[in-house]
Amino acid sequence: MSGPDDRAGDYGFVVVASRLPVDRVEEADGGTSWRPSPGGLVAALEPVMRKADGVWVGWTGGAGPELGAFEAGGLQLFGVGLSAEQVRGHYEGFCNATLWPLYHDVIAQPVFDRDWWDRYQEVNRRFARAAAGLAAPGATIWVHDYQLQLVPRMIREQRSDVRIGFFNHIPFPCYEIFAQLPWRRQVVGGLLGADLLGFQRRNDAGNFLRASRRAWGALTRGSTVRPERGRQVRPVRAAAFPISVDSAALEQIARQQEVTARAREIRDLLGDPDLVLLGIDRLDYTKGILHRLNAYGELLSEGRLGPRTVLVQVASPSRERVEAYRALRDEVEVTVSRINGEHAELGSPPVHYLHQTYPREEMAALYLAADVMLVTPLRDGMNLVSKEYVASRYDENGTLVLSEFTGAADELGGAFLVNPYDTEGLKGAIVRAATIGRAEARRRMRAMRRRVAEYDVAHWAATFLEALNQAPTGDSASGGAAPG
Ligand code: GDG
Repeated sequence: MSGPDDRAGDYGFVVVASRLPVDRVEEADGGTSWRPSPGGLVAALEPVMRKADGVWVGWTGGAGPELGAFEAGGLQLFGVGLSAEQVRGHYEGFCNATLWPLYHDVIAQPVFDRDWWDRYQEVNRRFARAAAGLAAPGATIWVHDYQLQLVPRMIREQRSDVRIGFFNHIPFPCYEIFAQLPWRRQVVGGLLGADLLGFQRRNDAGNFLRASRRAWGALTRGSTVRPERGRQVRPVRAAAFPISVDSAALEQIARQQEVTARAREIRDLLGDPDLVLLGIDRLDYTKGILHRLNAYGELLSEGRLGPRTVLVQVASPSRERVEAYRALRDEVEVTVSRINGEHAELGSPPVHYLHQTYPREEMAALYLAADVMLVTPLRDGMNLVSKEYVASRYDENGTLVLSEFTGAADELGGAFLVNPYDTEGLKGAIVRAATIGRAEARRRMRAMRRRVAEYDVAHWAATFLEALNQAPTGDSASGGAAPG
């Protein structure tokens, strides 16, 4: 094991995430530049990064050579390079076709492929090596998500002086499902290299604690895991830190005159309907888009929503090289066509389906234009769309139908909670959300807005980093404090 002196870099805070928070822009002269991609995570971590000399280690999203350190939009970045084979095996394979379905309760069948596992280890090693080389003595390293679960231990093996936090953005499944993973022991061991493990819900943390007992043989007490017995051991804490959105920024966008005007225009373009239902999701089988469409189709057949109703469904393109996603797209599009075929009148289809990606302003205008937002995942770590909708509704109008299988359901008590598998229950909730009195709708929206305003993404990051700061580290003598 090498000590801090021969491996240490200059950065006091290192974020390690699968993706860099920038998009590649092709310039007219043939060159490329990088534009910061706005998102909640960057917004929350940017101030911390500035204060603590931070660097963000990530991948650009395509096959290519290592970019190394560079700067974009005032952020210090380090681009890890992946070969085409690693993109296929690590990202498209092990991340999107093994871990993603497994961690979402096997809604789709996970594929267990030994070559993909080799690529997963290789890529994790690359990220770990980059992070270990950039961190200053006693630095804080925050690793993100299921793509990088082996990184905490790999960093720990190179650097015993740093503080390591890990946050899992997606659910952690119950042990009976997790146990299917042929490499379950290595994954749990990888995570246990961290000092603090953050999950979206208490249940996810509980599932991990159980996995660490069963797959690793660790001892646990409350939220603390003792990964090694008998020796001077480093405790690991596993707890819930529900992520959120940048509420104030979202409200500010929604309040812009052009955005509010665009919301009115959207309703006009839709033919000035009495009722606008809205769904916005990445086109992913976890999001329950088909369950929602089928419930809506039945409500139209039964005439329970009134003739002047439309559903706008944005399904932004996602993981299009993975087979299950191609199949889902076909199924969604056939279902939309069937509903429109059966119920449309000339010039007024009941479903407006948009397989596109929109700028934030257009998203905000859509949120404002809706009467009822439909968020019906079969399983979702948190679901930021539901919180973005609430944060954008400064007018305090609009209702939310929300699946109980999302992390957001723990916090958004003002929503109409549903089990998306229960078609009758889902239909009933949509009708209630659409017909509830204005005063009651406002009361619910206000309560949700209070929650999302107070527990925003900055609060999430600060709470996690504070807990990480309090975690006893492996080498507390030289371990510095986590940035606040
Ligand atoms: C994972 C977990 C957890 C979507 N279409 C457009 C667009 N989006 C943005 C939304 C939202 C984000 O993408 C989606 O976030 P979600 O949380 O809803 O879902 P996942 O992508 O599955 O995220 C999830 C999250 O990580 C954070 O921890 O909540 O459970 O699965 O921000 O607004 N944004 C723009 N145009 C689009 O067309 N600009």
